[in-house]
Amino acid sequence: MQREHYDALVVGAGFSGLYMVYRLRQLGLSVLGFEAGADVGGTWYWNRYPGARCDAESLVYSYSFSKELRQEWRWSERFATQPEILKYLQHVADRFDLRQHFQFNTRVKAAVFDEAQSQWQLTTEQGARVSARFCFMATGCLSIGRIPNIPGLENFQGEHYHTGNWPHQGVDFTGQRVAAIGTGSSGIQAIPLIAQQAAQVTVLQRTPSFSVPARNQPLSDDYIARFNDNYDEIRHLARRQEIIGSGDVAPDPADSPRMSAQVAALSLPDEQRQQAYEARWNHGGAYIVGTFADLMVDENANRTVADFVRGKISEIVKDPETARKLTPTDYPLGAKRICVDTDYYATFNRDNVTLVDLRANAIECITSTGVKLQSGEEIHADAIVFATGFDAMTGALSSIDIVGEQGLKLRDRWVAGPRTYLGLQSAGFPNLFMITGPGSPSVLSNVVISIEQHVDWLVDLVKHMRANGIEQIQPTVAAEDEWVQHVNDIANATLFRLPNSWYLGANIPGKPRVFMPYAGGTGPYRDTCDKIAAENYRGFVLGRASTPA
Ligand code: NA7
Repeated sequence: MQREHYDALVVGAGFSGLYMVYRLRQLGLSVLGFEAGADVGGTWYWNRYPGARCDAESLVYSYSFSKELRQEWRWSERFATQPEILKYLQHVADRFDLRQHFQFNTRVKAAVFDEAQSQWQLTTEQGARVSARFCFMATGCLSIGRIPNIPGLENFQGEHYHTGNWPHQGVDFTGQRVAAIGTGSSGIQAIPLIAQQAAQVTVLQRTPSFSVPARNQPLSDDYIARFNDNYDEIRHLARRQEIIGSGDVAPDPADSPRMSAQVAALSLPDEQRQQAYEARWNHGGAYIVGTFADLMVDENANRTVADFVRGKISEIVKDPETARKLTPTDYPLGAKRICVDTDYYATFNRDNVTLVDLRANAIECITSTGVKLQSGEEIHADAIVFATGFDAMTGALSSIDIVGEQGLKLRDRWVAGPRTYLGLQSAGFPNLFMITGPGSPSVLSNVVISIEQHVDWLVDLVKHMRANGIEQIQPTVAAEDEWVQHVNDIANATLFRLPNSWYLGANIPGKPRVFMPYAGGTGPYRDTCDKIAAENYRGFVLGRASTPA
């Protein structure tokens, strides 16, 4: 380490940390980034399980800040694989010479606000201490993987893996019996590929997911050219998304219906509605959630699309009992994150794949040789794959000991759920910023779009502070209370309120049930952020360190 003090510290070297460091350096600030991994990539550094892909299309799941970067990088497939996205981020780091600003293999343990100096003091697990006026948490929404507390795991004689922390050298399942626990996006991507390799796969499913085909394919030059011709319009739409749900905008206006559909499903005759769903199913990707304007707010409308997908499951899966178990019946489509797959349902037609419905027969414990169910049956396994998700949105922040004014701990402040203003800051933690924090569109949007919006807004804020001699900023408790209420009111007006999902922390025992992302769309959210900035950062307290205004 060369210095002990910087203008700004950034935690994380994924999409948000890289862009944050790039923009702060452009502003002339001295900046140091910390990254727990050995290189850049964030979530794409860790999630190396077979089949790991983005569920947003690669042409839109990429930065827009540099035209040159856009022109020189060519995505090879419609939905990029993890290795390709990681290569892209490595390219970004090289191209903009960003690695020099990061310390890798370094996990931040604590961030403590020094009130006398008005600066943040970060301590790493390696024992280094660095301070800075500004601290940016670019720690990601899905970065703390979670293996459930199932008794007996320590006795298991085989190997076990979590999809979010997959061995870099890969895993060869040839000839093995694999128990796969979890059927969210990660499980649904990994299971078909593991089944092609392993001798036997037993899928242990607690909640069936709705999944739609990706229809992934190589990107042709023609497709990319058409995309580039419409680049500005497509980006504009993604930035101004109003319909909640799949969080995406289609890259090709010629082929793909837009997320801006204003028609209500229930206003159409059945046949026309079915045709629209069929078109989206055939087109592939998660856009089906945005087919009609009322799908995420009206349960009856949602039932029409859910029934359509349920029908597809029973068409694809040959064994009716397996099809029944795979069919979600008790929550609206899209209210838990919709999955995008390649041959997921068809995988259950293979002779070497079996499905266990944990709702009917729960896991009792893990033994030395496999997984024991409550019925007494044991699933013998050589390996267990946990695709059991993340401590989403708050996990990475609460894994750091963040201490603000007057010894206030972020963990304590958030004991009843995360409290932020705009998903950017929490009262009592001056100059500590979250990128895509809880209370912002984040996981309900194309997250790269949301990252760019947050970073750009924060950079404008830092410029404003410097130009006006302002040393500190933090939200008022009243503004924060109002925002938390607003985020909840919006979620409560949608079908997101209904199922147990990681959006509201339901996958973590003991985690408060609070809907975390902002479900009002990137357009209204962006307007709110811009308006607040234009009104001299309404709801924030700006001031010199010792005399807040
Ligand atoms: P998810 O979507 O949180 O899925 C986790 C899965 O693991 C889900 O099916 C869970 O069932 C299941 N799970 C969790 N705990 C258990 C226990 N104790 N027993 C059995 N099954 C369990 O995580 P993913 O990694 O798939 O995807 C996360 C996001 O990453 C994804 O949405 C994309 O944005 C990328 P449950 O539904 O809780 O009953």
